[in-house]
Amino acid sequence: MFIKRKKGWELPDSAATPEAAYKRHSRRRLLATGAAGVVAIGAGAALWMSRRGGSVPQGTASTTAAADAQTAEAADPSTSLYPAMRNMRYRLDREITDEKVSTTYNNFYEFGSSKNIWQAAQRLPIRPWEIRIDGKVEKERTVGIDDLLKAVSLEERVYRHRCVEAWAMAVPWTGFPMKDLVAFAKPLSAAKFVRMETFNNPDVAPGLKASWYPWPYIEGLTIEEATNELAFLATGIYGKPVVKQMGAPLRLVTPWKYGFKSIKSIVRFTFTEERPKSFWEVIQGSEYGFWANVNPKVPHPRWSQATEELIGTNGTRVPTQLFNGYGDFVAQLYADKQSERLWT
Ligand SMILES: Nc1nc2c(c(=O)[nH]1)N[C@H]1C(S)=C(S)[C@@H](COP(=O)(O)O)O[C@H]1N2
Ligand SMILES: [Mo]
Repeated sequence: MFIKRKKGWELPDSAATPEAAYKRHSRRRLLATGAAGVVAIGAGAALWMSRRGGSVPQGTASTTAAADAQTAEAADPSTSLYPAMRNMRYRLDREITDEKVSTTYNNFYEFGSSKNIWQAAQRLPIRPWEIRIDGKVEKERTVGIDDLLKAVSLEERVYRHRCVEAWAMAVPWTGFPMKDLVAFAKPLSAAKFVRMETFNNPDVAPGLKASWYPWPYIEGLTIEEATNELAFLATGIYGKPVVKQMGAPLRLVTPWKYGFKSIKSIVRFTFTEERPKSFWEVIQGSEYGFWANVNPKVPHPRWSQATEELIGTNGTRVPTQLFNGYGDFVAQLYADKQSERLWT
C-alpha cells in the first residue's frame, strides 16, 4: 500500500499547468531540487528535470540557491519532496488561482476572523509536528509529520474550492489520498467516523484566546467519505510545502463540500463510533451542518449558493455546481441518506 510507485496516470505537472501560473516557480524549484542533491522525489523529478534540459544551473546563482535550499530544508525537511507528479484524473474548468491571491485571502480563525491573516500565521511552528492517531484503531499512536510523509506517496491534484461565503478558488495541492491515512491508522470495524482536530496553542495563534469560540477547530467525515478517492490530505501547494496560512503542515481537502470542512494544521485523527460535532456546527448548527455538501439550490441563511465569486478576477461570478462539480465521484455516498440534511 505504501510502496512508492509511478502510476499510469501520472504526468509531469508541467504538462497541465497553465504556463503563466507555472513559470514563476519553475526556476526556483529546479534550483532547489538540484542544490539539495537528493533524489528523494524519484522518477517524477528526473523526468521533470530532463524535460527542462536536465542540468542544474551553475555559478553564483546555484551557490545562492544552495544556501537558500539549505535554509529551507532546515526549517522544513520535506522541501525536497516537491514538486510531485500531477494526477491528471482531476481536471479544472477554470484557471488556477494566482498564488499571491489564494495565499493572502484566507479563513483561519485561530489567527483572526479577517481574511488577512497570512502574516500572523507565520508564527506557527511546523516542526516538530506530531500527529496523534487514536480511538477505534488497532493501536493508538503518535507519528511525526516527516515519518508520515515517508509512509505515503505524494501527488499533485488541482481542485476547486468553494467557501460557504460564496467565494471560490482553484489551486494545485500536493498531498496524498486520505484513504492512505485511514489504512495507516488501521481502524477497527467499529469506527464509523474520523474526527480531526487543529493545533490549539494560544501563544502562537491569538484567535485561540477568544473564549467564545469552542476551540480547538474540529471537523469530521464518515469513513466512507474519508476513503472516497477525492478526500485528500494536503502537505503542499503550488509545488512547494503548503504555506502556514493554508494549513501547514497537514490540511484536509474535500472539494465537494463547503470550505469549512477542510480543516487546517491537523494534529489529531480520532476514529469514532459517534458522529463528531464540528467547530461551526457547535457555534451555529442551524447554519453549518455535518454533511455540508455544495448545492447551488440550497441557500445558506446569509449567502445564496447559486453563484460564486472567483477570487482574484475582479468579481467574476460563475454558477455553482451540485457537489461543486464532483458529483460523479461522490453522489453515490449519499444515495441512501436522502432524508438527511446533506447541504450547508
Ligand atoms: N483550523 C481551521 N481550519 C479551517 C478554517 C479555520 O478557521 N480554522 N477555516 C475553514 C474555511 S471556512 C475555509 S473556506 C477554508 C479556507 O482555506 P484557505 O484559507 O486555504 O483558502 O479553510 C477551512 N479550514
Ligand atoms: Mo469557508
